[in-house]
Amino acid sequence: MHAALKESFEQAGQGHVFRFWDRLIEEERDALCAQAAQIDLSEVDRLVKELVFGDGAHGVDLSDLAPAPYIPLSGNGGKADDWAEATQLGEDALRAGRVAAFVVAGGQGTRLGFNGPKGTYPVTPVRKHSLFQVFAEKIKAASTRYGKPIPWFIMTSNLNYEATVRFFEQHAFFGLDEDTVHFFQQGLMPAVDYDGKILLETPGRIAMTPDGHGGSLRALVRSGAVAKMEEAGIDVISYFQVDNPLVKCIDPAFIGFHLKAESEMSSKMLPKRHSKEKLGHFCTQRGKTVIVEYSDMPDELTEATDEQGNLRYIAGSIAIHTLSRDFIKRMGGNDVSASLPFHRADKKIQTVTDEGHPIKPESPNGVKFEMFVFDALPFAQQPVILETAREDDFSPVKNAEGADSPQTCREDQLREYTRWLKAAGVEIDTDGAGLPAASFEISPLFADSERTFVDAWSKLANPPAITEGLVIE
Ligand code: UD2
Repeated sequence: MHAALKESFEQAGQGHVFRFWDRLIEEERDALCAQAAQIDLSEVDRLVKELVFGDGAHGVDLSDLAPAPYIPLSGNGGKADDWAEATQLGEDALRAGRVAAFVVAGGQGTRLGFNGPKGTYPVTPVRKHSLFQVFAEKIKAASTRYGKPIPWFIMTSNLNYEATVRFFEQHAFFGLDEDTVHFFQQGLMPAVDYDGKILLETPGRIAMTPDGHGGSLRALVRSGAVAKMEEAGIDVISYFQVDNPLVKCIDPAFIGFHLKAESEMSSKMLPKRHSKEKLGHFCTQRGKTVIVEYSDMPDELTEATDEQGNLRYIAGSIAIHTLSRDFIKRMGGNDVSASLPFHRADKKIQTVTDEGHPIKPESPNGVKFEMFVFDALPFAQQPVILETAREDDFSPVKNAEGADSPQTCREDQLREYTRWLKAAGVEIDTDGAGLPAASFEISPLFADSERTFVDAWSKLANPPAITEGLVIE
């Protein structure tokens, strides 16, 4: 068994992975073989040829790009009737039990400097509820409203699977029915050096990392999640990232636009704040919709303006998508004509010397391969790009300080609560930045949108005064 595996690595020019075999103990050998068995050597070979030595090493194809059209918000030029119709359609799908929520939570979250799965980060202003709890309560609120359980699929990775499951168990699944929460792990890819050789992290361990959020499509198929959806009659999947507590995990209007267009994959956009904002750009390219990541777009394109002086590539991707189940099945299956491309990321990868001593390189010494879920867009039939309001859908926690930090996210949550209160007719003083004097919190179980808040608030016999530490629940 081990011999056959070693032989296949030898044949593929990757036999060095086993060069410390003689000094490994039985368990280490088994663990190394278990890792090696996960590697698709022909895929690695193709990626090395393409991305380490070939044309793909020079970045993404930027030819024939143009800004992609999108459906504007109803207050921004979109038709109110279309939005109302879409909301209705989305609500019908929710009442029919056709919708599942899906969060990608397999990343390392290194920029935030938080030790633990990012979803466990305490994010709300008063109770310091975790990101996972916020999503769980939004999903629970929507399930209750539409009278059907909304299953929640959670993609983790080898780095955080156990800690994530434990966190849910410790918190009794935040009031969700345990049977409706499905965890699975994404795939791993080996890192290679600049000669295309798979790197060892220690003498007995291959340097392997999660295959990017694009790996979610394969992982949904391979883990059996798609089969579960099929069984449960679910064909609409609401995709979001783990770092954004403002996200409408379940958004009937978005679902409705997706269904009405018979789209296979739809995405939310918002106007970028400035040319350097770290959002992918919605573009068209030879008749297809594509997203070009900010880091791949040259300044001359990101800074280009139209006649009115607006950014030409204004449409930023906030990584919120609606996917159809059959599309996931097609893209996550074995059909090579419908598979996501890999991107190359040059990284400092821990490895070992010829003697087996660990080295932590000071500069990039190799390449990791990652897939991005938005690369599925050009494969999708009738993709829809829908504008959303930043203040109701997007405030991620990415960095320890500055933009997209816990502080900006906390302030955005407070601004949202304040707007909802004002919409309900409550007088509340705010400073020039729209922030109230007191920190308070609205539970998603009380309301998860302005409309539901105004309604729930109007039913309170004795509405509370807005004071420091208040929790409206
Ligand atoms: C992503 C988008 C960016 C913009 C931004 C909005 C990419 C390349 N860029 O930037 O265009 O939309 O989000 O916030 O996506 N994840 C996994 N497995 C992995 C890697 C990541 O599950 O192997 C998850 C991760 O847990 C997180 C999400 O994917 O929920 C985003 O990952 P990121 O922080 O690397 O993305 P970011 O902020 O660079």
